[in-house]
Amino acid sequence: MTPDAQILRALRTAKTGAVSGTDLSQRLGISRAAIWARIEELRSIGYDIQAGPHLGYRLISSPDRLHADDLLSRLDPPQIIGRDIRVFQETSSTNDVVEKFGRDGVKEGVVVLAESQTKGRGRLGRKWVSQTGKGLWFSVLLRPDLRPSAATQLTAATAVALTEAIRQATSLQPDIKWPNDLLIGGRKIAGILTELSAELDHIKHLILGIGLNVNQDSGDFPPEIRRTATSLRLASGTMWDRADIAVAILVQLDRIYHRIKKQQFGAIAEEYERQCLTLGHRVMIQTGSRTIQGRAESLDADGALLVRTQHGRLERILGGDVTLEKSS
Ligand code: BT5
Repeated sequence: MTPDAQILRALRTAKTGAVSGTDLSQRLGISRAAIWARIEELRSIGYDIQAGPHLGYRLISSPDRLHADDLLSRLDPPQIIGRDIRVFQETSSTNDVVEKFGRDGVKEGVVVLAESQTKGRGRLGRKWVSQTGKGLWFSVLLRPDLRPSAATQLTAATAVALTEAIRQATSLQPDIKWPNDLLIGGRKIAGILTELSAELDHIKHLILGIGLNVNQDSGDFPPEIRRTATSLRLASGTMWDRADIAVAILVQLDRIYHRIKKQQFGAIAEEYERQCLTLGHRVMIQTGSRTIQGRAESLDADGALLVRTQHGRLERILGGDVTLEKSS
């Protein structure tokens, strides 16, 4: 952990609310003057830290700005996801940054967040609206020991982890719409973009891109999604600390990835099925140039959707756009 992360963790966990310069200097093994310099640096980026000769240092408030050291300081050491965190003020797409890390051989688990994306994207080249400072736009690099056809497991697991993190952090209960949307009150609050670099039988690396709307007001959304999108703020009437939400998500993602590695996807699929709006309903799915109609039954062992068509055949579908049909 960096000195700044250690200082922030010490300030956040201080029992009396304050920590003395001497205490910090001993814990970090650097001089009190060096501690002071770090505190000044944190203040310059918006941390309100009070200092007094007898009080020690006290964290009063944090800026509404993502900071890698701060996120690291709030996480217990993760097993994989979140052990390395990078924050960019602006990128084209966090998936692009992580794709490059993947090619460069960076270890799995690195998380890249951006305050804004100039070319945030959804599936099939669709645009993802990523307003500066209003949401969480981030990507995770993974190197799962899976066949490419099982990559859908990770999209499904991510949806479950996101739902759980949002529920824990805000008490809101999102629904999952297969394969990659989270909805609240029928409006989209988050999307997942899973991208792969693979050989025929093996995934080289996989990128999980996650976009979650947090503090947007309805006027913040462009007209084309104003009626279909929502944010945690719109759904709850409260502004949220994005770092708190990010930490809750990273904890859940790390946990669920561990379960995937232990081949526990079956249990994850059951959780997914409980929260999924699509399952048990009559659906129309557009996948490439095909349209499939039928009843969405369950997820299979790879995370693909099993749809019973009107002719009684079970179709296995890896991706597509779903419309729920009214007759269900
Ligand atoms: C998705 O695609 O939902 C995947 C979105 C993934 C975004 C993250 S942000 C971090 C990482 N970096 C990236 O560049 N991407 C990932 P899809 O199912 O294709 O949905 C795209 C559609 O959602 C668009 O065509 C719009 O209709 C709608 N949309 C766009 N931005 C939205 C937003 N902020 N909130 C709600 N809906 C949105």
